[in-house]
Amino acid sequence: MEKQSLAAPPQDHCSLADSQRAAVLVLLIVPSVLLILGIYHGLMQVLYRAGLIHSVSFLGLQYYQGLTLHGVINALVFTTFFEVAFGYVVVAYFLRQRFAAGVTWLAVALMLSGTLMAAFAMLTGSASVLYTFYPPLKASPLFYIGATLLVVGSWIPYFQWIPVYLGWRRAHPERKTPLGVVGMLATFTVWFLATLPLAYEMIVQLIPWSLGWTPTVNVVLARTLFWFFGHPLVYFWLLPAYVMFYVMLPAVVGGKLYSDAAGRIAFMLFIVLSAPVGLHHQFADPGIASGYKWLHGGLTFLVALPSFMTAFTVAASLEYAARARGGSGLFGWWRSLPYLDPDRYLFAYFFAGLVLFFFGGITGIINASLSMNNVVHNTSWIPAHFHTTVGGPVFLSFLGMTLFLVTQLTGKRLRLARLNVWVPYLWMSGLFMFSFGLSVSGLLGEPRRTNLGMTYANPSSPLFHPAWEPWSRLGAAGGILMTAAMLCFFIVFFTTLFSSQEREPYLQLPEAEAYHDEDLGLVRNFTPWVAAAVVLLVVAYLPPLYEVITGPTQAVPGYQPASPIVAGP
Ligand code: HAS
Repeated sequence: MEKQSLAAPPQDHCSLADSQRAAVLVLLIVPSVLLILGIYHGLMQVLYRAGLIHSVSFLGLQYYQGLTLHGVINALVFTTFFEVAFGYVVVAYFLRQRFAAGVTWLAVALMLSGTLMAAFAMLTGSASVLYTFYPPLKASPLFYIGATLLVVGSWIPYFQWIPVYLGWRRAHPERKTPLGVVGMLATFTVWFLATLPLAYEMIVQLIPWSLGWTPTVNVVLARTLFWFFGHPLVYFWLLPAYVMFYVMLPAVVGGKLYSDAAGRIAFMLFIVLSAPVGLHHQFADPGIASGYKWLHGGLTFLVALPSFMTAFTVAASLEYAARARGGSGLFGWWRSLPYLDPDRYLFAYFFAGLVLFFFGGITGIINASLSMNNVVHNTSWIPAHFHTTVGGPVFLSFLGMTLFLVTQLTGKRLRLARLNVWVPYLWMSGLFMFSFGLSVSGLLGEPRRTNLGMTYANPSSPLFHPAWEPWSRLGAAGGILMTAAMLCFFIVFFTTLFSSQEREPYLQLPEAEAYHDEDLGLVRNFTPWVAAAVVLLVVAYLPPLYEVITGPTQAVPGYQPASPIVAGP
């Protein structure tokens, strides 16, 4: 009875089957709720680091326990859940296809159970090994098995989408695959290739070791396998944001995508170049010859190219839209964009992310230089860099899109729209303060992943380092502002979620027309790009892995996170 009074969806909408829609909503809502814990521990980090807490723990949770929760929830759980949900939505919408919901639910069940296992291990203090799982820090098997289930669960959708995509191509040989679908398939191709070395690290090294079946672990091998996974991981995070920037952003501002081919080339280049660069995280590691580090450093400069292309294409698309809205002048057109339009809040989330990424890109290129990396490696410069990347375009576009999809798929109206449109700018301002503070203190030598409040930021410690203090305090002020932004986000999110339904649930994604709609044969097919990626991976990783396995590095027993004492076999 009540349902009949709901407003009808727009004409060109698409609807998901109820069971599929419910699965997507679970994938969006569960990690958004978990974010409360992730964000809380971000706040705790800045307070410890600024010397506002001088203790190993706060409210019963230890520093490294909190840091692990912060990284794992925000960077691994929230992103993976969102991307699976977004992938389903994009493939279903642009190809107008349906999926077997039972298979989707299997993926959801694996991801959820894995997350719960890992969360239990982290919350009970038996997995304070950070989001990089760095051995010889040792976690309970629950943590590693949980993380493995999360990853395996996230593979299932990819194998559900591939046959759907191939079927669509057979049925529409004359049409180009929609750019959003190309982007999401590229995202999960990068993810699948990246997670194979991680699977090896988990199944062959960490799980048997944590179960006590093997007494020691080869740390250099584990780190090399982790970063074989860890750098493509960052592009797994970034590419869905690029899907939004290429496909949706121009439509949200009422313009056109400047070049369709630029988007396709960028996605294909990421498939090839995302992974063979992981050694740039290990420039300072022993046991790996410097020639391979140079190779990975050089390839890192190449993987920045598709992002440069994206910067120019997105800027040109924004200029086109701004001029269509009446903007003029060499730079004056920037004034004509809808920065504070509550109805186009996606623009605010995307734009604030892009501005942050401008700086994330510059600092990334600094990191990639082998010599400059010596100055910044393992300092607070690194979290300053990655918060302007994963905490910028990735986090903000995922947050905005979560709101957008939750309102469409529940049939609810976005509440507190005026507050909502300020959230990304508040976050951006806080993040700028945070990153500026941490960048400067990093250049002054302040270490990352350190409870500074115990020593360097504690005036009563003989190790007190006053030169870092103002910058850590600036970082903390930024972190507090970011927390305030998230508080506003949660208010908007939960007020919307608990409001009553006003229309039929539906799906209608913004999709921009292309200004230059080129049709390049080169980017029609994934196969040559995936083949090139595999060849490059073999060239870039086989020799260093051989060296690590056969070289003089010794396997070691586990260590407790809070002490340098060997935990025993
Ligand atoms: Fe990075 C470390 C190099 C991109 C994330 N990176 C990290 C870590 C994370 C991370 C999490 O070479 C720490 C890992 C750990 O825990 O140890 N990174 C790069 C390079 C790029 C790069 C060269 N990183 C990312 C992205 C990330 C991410 C993307 C997440 C999503 N990174 C490194 C290196 C390290 C590293 C070393 C190891 C450091 C060490 O020693 O440990 C490039 O891909 C960046 C290319 C980006 C651009 C920018 C394009 C700009 C755009 C915005 C345009 C804006 C517009 C709007 C149009 C070329 C698209 C208008 C704007 C106005 C300002 C008006």
